[in-house]
Amino acid sequence: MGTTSDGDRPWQSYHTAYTNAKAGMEGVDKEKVQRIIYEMSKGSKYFENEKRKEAYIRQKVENLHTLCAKLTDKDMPHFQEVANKKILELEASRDLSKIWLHIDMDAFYAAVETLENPSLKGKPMAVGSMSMICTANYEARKFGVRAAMPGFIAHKLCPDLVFVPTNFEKYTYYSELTRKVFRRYDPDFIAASLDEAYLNITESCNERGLSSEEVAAELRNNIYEETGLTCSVGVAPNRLLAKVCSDINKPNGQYILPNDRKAVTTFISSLPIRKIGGIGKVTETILKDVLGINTCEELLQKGAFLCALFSHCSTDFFLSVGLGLGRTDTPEQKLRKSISSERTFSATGDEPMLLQKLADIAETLSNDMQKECLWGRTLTLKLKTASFEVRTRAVSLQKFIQSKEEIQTYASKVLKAELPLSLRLMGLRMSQFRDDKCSPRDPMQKTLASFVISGNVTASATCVNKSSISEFSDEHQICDAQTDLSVHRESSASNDNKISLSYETNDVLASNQLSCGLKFASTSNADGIENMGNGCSEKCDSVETKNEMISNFSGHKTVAASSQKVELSWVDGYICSVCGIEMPPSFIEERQEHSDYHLAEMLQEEESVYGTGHLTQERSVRKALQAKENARKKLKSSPNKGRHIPIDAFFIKGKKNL
Ligand code: DCP
Ligand code: MG
Repeated sequence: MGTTSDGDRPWQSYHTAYTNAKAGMEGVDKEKVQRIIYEMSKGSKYFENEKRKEAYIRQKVENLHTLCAKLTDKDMPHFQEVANKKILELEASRDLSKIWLHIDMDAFYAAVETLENPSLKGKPMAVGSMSMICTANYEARKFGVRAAMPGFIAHKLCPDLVFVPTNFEKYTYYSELTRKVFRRYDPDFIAASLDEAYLNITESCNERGLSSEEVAAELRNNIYEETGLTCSVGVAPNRLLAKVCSDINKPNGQYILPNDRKAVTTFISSLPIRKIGGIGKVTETILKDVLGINTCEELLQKGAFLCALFSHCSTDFFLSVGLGLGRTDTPEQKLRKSISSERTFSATGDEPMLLQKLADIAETLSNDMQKECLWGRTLTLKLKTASFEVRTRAVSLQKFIQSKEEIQTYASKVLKAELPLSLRLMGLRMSQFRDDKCSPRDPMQKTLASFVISGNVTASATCVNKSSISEFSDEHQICDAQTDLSVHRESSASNDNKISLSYETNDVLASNQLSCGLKFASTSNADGIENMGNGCSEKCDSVETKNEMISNFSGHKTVAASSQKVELSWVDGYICSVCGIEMPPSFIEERQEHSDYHLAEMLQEEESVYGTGHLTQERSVRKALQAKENARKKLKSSPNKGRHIPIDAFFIKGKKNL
């Protein structure tokens, strides 16, 4: 886009997520689709953002060209040696003993809608709205209509397109039906999203004396029998290849790659690099433009250059792709690290009221812990004062607790040590869980101390009664003005293995690695590779790493604006919960700007409270809550009026392009 010679057909170089082919889009008139998308988005913020991204990639490519030019004849044999060594090591790790199956439901949301409304059969249809579509059936794909495309563009491409609104309850219901079937083949299957999963069918094949082809066919048949939906399956010695394979005979098909080294290397040799999960638009462009790499085999041939230009982590990934390697182990279930509950309220210093609120929070936390059979030993109290100072106080107990009474007792003592104080938020978090669930065994069964000392907690960081506190951390921080304005209650962390990252984060080199040194930063690469290994896809707007998900205090989705946070979520994946503006998940920077805007708005509001005294804090909170409620109502009643800004208004400046 833009940077190549555009001539009189600028759309030819306009490649966006919408112009990428998905299954069922093989016969599409690509140039026509590109032209329409180009014309409809030209001049929009989206377009500008695409241009920015393009410029950024160009810059990366240029830097790498410069680095390449600096490599001397002496350097290359060295890097070739490094590459050869790595390839040998990777080859030694090849595991052909497992049979992995990747299953992906066909046009999932669209298929569910058609199942429930057969009159949609045969018609081009999309699930979503004029603003954004989640998916399209295969009839619509023939016109170039695809997931994550604004509906008004889809409508332009296919004027007869039928739009059906999303209904996540339905999709979850059908997803659960499919998972019941998956469990029979692999109780530890890995769910990659609502409609995708990885199953280790090694045992299933061996125990029943069936070939992987037979198991795949049977599984697909069972899914169809029990849900009425079709799916596609790929079978391979590892998850990375299984995912590639499931796309080969889509829809309603399967492809089996045997557990044989020769078969794997032949398969991978001509495979375009973009087919690999973890290699997105950025990585593809860089590898192509800098090193002329198009196929996976070429990753091996250019191994020395890869070693010279990229981090160990990226290089290992690229070389392992070149060898057709991928994950074969079943990742251990990520265990929950903490569970929490918190409330925001109008600032008050009234002690009985605060203690009552704390009791309510303790009850919620206890109920949540009981549901999950958790017993914890470290209790953290989080306080946000009227002036937005955030304090946390943690106590580690000598016994594991779960009951409301016990949590309340310890939490109250900690709180009382902080009072008098005017507070606007309190939260309780329990961590350090017992390994085996469901019986309250003490961590230090009958230590001498427990005989000698009584069970009081003194909630002071400096004066700790050692009887029941083995640690006491004082994480007192003067914090930024956080602006959680709603009363909410959420548990942190999840045991969920599902990882869905946005298009950008699913790209090994897409993250900010514009480095002038010889190596690129490796942290984000590691994420890319990790996520890829778990089969991430471009479905949701999450830039959290797994660790962040586990350790988040409140667990609710917050959008970070520098060190500050606005409680803003994207309803249905693209509607701002605060004001109703719609922005697709790929608008990462715009979303960031948008949350910053709300943060500024809220801070301004708070400042006016303190500055003028006209508004009480309570009114300020109420006002924000009201604004949120209004936004929601507007979304429901008149999606194109008021503060609700439809995506097309954002997407296209002026109506001329419509
Ligand atoms: N989805 C979404 N946003 C995207 C991509 C997908 O909301 N950008 C949703 C709608 C899809 C579901 O996730 O129905 C599954 O995604 P897939 O990529 O598997 O797409 P489909 O199942 O619709 O089609 P396919 O037959 O290509 O698998
Ligand atoms: Mg699917």
